[in-house]
Amino acid sequence: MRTVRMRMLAVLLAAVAGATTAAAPAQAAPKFTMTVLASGLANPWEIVRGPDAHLWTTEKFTGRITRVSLADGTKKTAVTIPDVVATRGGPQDGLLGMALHPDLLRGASTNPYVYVSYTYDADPATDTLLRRQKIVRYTYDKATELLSSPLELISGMPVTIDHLSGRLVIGPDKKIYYSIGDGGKNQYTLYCEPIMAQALPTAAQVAARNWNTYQGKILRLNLDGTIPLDNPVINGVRSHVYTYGHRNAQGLTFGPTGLLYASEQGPKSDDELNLIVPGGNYGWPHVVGRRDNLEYTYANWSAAPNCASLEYSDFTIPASVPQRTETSFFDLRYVEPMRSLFPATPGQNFQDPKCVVDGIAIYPICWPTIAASSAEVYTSTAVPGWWNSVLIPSLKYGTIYRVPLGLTGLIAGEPELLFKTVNRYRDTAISTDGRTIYVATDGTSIATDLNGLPTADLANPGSILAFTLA
Ligand SMILES: [Ca+2]
Ligand SMILES: [Ca+2]
Ligand SMILES: [Ca+2]
Repeated sequence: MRTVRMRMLAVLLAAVAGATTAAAPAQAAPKFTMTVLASGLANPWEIVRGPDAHLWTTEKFTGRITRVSLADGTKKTAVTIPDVVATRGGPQDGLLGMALHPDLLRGASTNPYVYVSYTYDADPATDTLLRRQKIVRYTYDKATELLSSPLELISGMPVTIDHLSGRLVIGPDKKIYYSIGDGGKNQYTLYCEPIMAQALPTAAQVAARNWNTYQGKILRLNLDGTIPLDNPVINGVRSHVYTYGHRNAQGLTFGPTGLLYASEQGPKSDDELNLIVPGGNYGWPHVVGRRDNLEYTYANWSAAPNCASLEYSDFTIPASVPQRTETSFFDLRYVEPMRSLFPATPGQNFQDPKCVVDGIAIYPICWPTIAASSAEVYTSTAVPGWWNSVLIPSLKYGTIYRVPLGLTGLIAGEPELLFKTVNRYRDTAISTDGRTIYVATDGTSIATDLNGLPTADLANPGSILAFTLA
């Protein structure tokens, strides 16, 4: 018997050796089946698996925190936050990131806390709206299954209607990590406002609790909102700022050995997967993807003396708008991305006619960016070969990109595309046994159909899909 097996193995090895390409021994691709766990959610933005067999969900538009039963998809509202400001449709303000205290519902927990971030109106006048962002701690009552007693940890963080980022995680060091985007400045309707991603707080601003420079940053906070004493000192100042030079880092996730990763949306190309190191400068708006001058120059519209009289264009830069190449930027703190998802090709056509539908140009759908909306490291061994991979959902393509990180926690292979549907994928959560990947979908806006063309006809709007290993 043993000899027969050995002979068969020898035949197989000979067949492999005789193949024309030296492929690695192929592992059969794991098969998944899709079911809909829940629908009828108002743009679920964060889904996080609780220790109570529920997915805890923030609903961006309604201010609801909803618990969705993993057993049958039943929804229970834990709280409706009254002062959430959220614009329907494409704008990015609203109820965003959420993290559960690691002790929540575990043993005799004295920390029954849930941390959320949302947009509110900082102007007391009723006829004007001043968007700001805050992080609030709620207390969970296991008996009533309700959240109450909101405690503001930090408020007055600068935001607009665009590029809020807003991902919130608690690290293994029990600190809050929080991403704030650049506010979508220097483009579209905000094209005359300067990007603040490279601006750093002064000591006087920190003392005055003035967080105006916090756009385009990843922050690190104590669980009470104060500045950790071991935060990096950048330009002589310690603040909440952990890293800077970010555009729209909607994904933040820790790996199994404590490394912190962020996914980040690029402008037309080069969404990034970054390894986050304290005090790092991730380059925006001077560099997107690698520092290679490939189909990107920083056009600073906000610095044009006649900015207000210019008409913003994604494709044509007027002579009065200062421009800088990527390689003219140099900073000792600069950190290159681990991976670009995906770079432009030289001479890339950013006005692909296939993305003009019924006379309406929806060019961004045809750009190389995937619109990375989150990031989560898969740490189970249930799916063969997936341990220490980062799962990155795509808004544009209704796909999860799995990027293998391997033993070192660095890039260990090409991205794999998973779970394509005609939806916008917003966030993920993973079951305790590692066999199911839950994916939250947006309620509205543009995705791609099965031919890669723009469509607003979403298959499962406002839902949580479950992809389970067959
Ligand atoms: Ca999540
Ligand atoms: Ca970068
Ligand atoms: Ca580049």
